[in-house]
Amino acid sequence: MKDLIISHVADIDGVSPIILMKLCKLKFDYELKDIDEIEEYMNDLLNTDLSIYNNIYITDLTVPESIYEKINNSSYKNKFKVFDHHKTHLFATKFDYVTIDINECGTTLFYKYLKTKFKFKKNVDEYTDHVKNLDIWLWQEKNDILAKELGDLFTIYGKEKYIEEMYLKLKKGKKFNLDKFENKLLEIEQDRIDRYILKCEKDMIVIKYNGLKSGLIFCEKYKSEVGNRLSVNHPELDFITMINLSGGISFRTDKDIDLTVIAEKLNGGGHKKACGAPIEESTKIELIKNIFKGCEILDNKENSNR
Ligand SMILES: [Mn+2]
Repeated sequence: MKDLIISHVADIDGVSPIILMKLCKLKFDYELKDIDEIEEYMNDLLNTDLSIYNNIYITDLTVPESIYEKINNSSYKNKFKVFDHHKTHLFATKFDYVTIDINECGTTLFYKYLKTKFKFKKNVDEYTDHVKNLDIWLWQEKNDILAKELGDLFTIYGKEKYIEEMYLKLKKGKKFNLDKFENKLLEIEQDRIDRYILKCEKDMIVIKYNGLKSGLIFCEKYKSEVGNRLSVNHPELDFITMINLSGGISFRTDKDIDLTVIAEKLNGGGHKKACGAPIEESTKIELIKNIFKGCEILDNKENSNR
């Protein structure tokens, strides 16, 4: 029998549970999903034969309430274990197979669970700490540069290569550190990021929304880096809004402000200082119609899905 793990595709907190499973030499399948894909994926999954799986883990993803209803009524219910740290997921702590702790990250919660069953080398303690420091924004206050560098390496490598590289590194059992080659890659990448942030900053538009002042930029990559830097550079702003037409809206702040209020207004969610919201298909259509006045929409994603 094998296990199944479903985790978040977007960052090192999402992919690191896969690395941990590999280190345990477990037989398993994995699926990396984005937040807006999880409902449809879980609906399909719960309609398939899950008897081939021993355990089904869900990490670093908020599972919608409707899916919990299905799991609870499923004969496979006892196979599920959920580990997450998103505030919007706290409602699910009432289920005994769900662990939510907003002071941890998906990886550290899953690691604590695995440690009750498997033995890990000390470098995995170090690694998972870095993941947590990056994921719940502790790296700056703890001056954990390595945490930030891991996030950058993830951007450079992409998910599969990152998983493979970190797995090989951790398997060796040496003190967790980056090598010369990785440092060179980071140097080149940092240069690229700096130039990108300058460009975003130059085009920033300031708005007032819900009583708060926000610097709004169009930004498709390096979200946490851009959000972070612009928050620091612009103390006069309450928060930074990053719009990625194909990926959604992200909100960041370094102030003591709960941005989930704004995210939820826009059908989104996440953490107090880092959250987001989707961009509706109709909004994109409106934008296109606004640019190409008088145009006719012949085909779009929403229609072809039906
Ligand atoms: Mn996370």
